[in-house]
Amino acid sequence: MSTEQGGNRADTAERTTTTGRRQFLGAAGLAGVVGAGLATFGAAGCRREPESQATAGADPHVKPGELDTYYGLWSGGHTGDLRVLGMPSGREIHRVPCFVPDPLVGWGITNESKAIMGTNPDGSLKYTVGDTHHTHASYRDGNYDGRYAWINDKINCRIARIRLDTFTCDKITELPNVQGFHGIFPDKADPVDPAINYTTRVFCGSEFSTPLPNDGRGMNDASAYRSLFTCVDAESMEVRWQVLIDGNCDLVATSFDGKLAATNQYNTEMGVTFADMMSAERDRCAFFHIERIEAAVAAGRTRTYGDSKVPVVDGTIAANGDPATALVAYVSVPKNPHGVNASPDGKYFICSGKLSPTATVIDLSRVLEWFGGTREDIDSSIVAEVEIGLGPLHTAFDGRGNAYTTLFLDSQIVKWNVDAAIRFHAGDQSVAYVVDRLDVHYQPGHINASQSETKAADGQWLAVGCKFSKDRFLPAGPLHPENEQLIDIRGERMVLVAEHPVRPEPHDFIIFKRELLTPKQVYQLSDFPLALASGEDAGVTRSGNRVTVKIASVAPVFSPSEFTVRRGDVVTVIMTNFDTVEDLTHGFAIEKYNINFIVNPQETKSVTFRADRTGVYWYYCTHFCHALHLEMRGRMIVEG
Ligand code: K7E
Ligand code: CUA
Ligand code: CA
Repeated sequence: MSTEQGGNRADTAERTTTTGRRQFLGAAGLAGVVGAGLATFGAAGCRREPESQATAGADPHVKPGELDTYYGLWSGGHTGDLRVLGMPSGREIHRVPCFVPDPLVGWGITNESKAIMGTNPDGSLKYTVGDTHHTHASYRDGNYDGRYAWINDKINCRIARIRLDTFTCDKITELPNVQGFHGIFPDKADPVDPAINYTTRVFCGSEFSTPLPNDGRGMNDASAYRSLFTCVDAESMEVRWQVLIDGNCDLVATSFDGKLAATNQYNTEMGVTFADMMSAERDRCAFFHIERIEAAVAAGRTRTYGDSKVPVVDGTIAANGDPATALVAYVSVPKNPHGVNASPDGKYFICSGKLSPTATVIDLSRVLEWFGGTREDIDSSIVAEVEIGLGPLHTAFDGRGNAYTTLFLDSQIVKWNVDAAIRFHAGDQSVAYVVDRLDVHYQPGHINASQSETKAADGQWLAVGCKFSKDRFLPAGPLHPENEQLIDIRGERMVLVAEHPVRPEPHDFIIFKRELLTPKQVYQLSDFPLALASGEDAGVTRSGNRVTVKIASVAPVFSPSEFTVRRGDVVTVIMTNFDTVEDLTHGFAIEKYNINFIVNPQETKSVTFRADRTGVYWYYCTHFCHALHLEMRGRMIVEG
C-alpha cells in the first residue's frame, strides 16, 4: 500500500514538469479528445498500479430484509424528475415527478398536481418537459434538516420544492428574466440573524443570456444580452430578488455562515458562439454579499424588467468597484470553470477548471476581507490553484481535509489534500497534494460523498456519475445507460466497489444519513381539503353541466360502483382512499378518457374532464391492492 502511494506522489512531481502539454485544452483540443475515446488520453503519469484495484472495499450489498443506511437524492436529468435511492445499495426506491407528467401517480393529470405544475387558460399544462440537474436539501446547523429538497428545470427555468416528509413536489416557481437555469443551492444560515441557522433562501444561476426584457427588441445585439442571479424564498417560493451581473452563471455554492453565495462563470466573454465562450484565458467566480444585496433591495435601489415585478439590483463590475459598497466580487479563475463546491470546514470554495487541469481554492475569509476593505486585491483570495488532471468538473469532500474531483477527460477521480495543495501553491514544491487516483468508467461528471457538503461529512462513501457506460452493461440498443459507481473512501486509497446502470441522465445528487429524515408512511384525511368525510359522503351532485362524483375506495370496492353523466358534462371525480393500511394504494383509471392516478391510504385526489363521448366506460383500479383487485371496477355511463 505505501509503495503505491509513493508511486502516486511521484506522479504528482512528474505532473508539474509536464505542465506545458497539459496546461489547458482549447476548443479544438477538447473536441478532438472527446471524439477520440478518452480512456487513454491522460494516461501519462496518471495511472496507478492495477493491483490496487484488487484491494477489497466495504461490501455495499444490503441483505434482503435490511435497510440502507443513507438516502440518496438524484436528479433525473431530462426525465424531469427526482429519484430517491437507498445507499450504499444503490437501489432506486422512488421517483418524485416534478416538472413532467407521470402516469403512475397521475402527476399532470390530477387537479392538485396541475395546480402545482401550472396550466394554460384552457387547463392544459403550460410545460410538459423538464431537465433537472441539481438537487440540494434544506440545512439547519450545517446539516440537512429533512424539510425540503429543491431541484432545477433548465429548459423552462423552474424551481421545484420537494417535501421530504412525503417525497412529493409541493411548489414550482418559474424564474423571470432568465434562461438556462442551471446551478442551485440553498443558503445554510442567515447572514444577519444568528438565530436563523437554517435555510431561508435558495439561490439560482442562469447560464444563458438574453436581451432584457426579452420582448423582441434588441435581439441582434448579442453584446447587450445579460444574465441574472436569482434568490427564491425557501418557504413562500416567491422570487425575492435578482442580481444583474457581468458574465453568466453555472454552478452555485453557499457558505456555512450565510454571508456568501457564489457562481462559477464560464462565459465572462458574453459570447454567443462556442469559440467566443472560450476566447478568454481566464473566467471568473462571482461572489454575492447577501446582506448587502438584501439591504439594497430593502432600500429600493432596484429596477424591474418587462412584466416581472421582481426587484433587480445592479451587480455589474462597473457598479461594484468600491469594496465598501460592492454587492458582488469577481474572482479570476482559469478558463471555463465548471463546479464550485463548499468545503465542509466552511473555509473554502473550490472551483473545478474544466478546460484547465486545475482546481482553484478560494479562501472565504479573504473574500470577506475584500468586502470589508482590508484586502486590496480580490484575486489574492485564491490560496491554491493546482494541477489535478484533465477536465476537472465537480468536487466532493470526506471531512478529513481531502477533496475528490472528477476528471472527465482522464476518466478518473483524483483525491487530493486541500491543505497540502495550499502549501504547494505557497511555494513548497516538495508537498505532494495528490493522494490517490482511481479509474472510473467512463467520463465522470458529478461526484458526491456521504454527507459531503455538510459539517457532518463522514468520509464513508463516494458516488460518481459516469456519463458514458460504453461496454459496462449488456447492450440494449444504441442508447446506453449512465454508470453510477460507488467507491469506498474510508481508507487512504479509494476502492471501487459497485456500479449500477441508470436511465439517463442524472447529474448531481446528495447522500445523507437516513436518521435525518422521518417520512410519513400514511397520510391523514385532514391533509386534504377535498377529502370525503366518510363513505356516506360518496355520490353524484350536479350544478348545471358541472357534475361532481365523490368516490370512496376501500379494497376491493369503489363506492359508487357506477355513475351516470350526460354527454358534454364537465365531470370532477374526487376520490378518497379510506384504507388505513400502510402501502394499500389504489389506482383510478377510466377507459378511453386518458385518466389514471393513484390514491394512497387516507389520501384524496381529484380530476376534471369533459364527458364528450356517449357509452359505457369502465373505471378500474390500476394498483394491485387485493386478491379481488381485478374486480375493483365500476361503470361510467355517459348518456347522449
Ligand atoms: Cu451539474 Cu451535469 Cu448540469 Cu456538471 S452539470 S456534470
Ligand atoms: Cu384497488 Cu387495486
Ligand atoms: Ca470562457
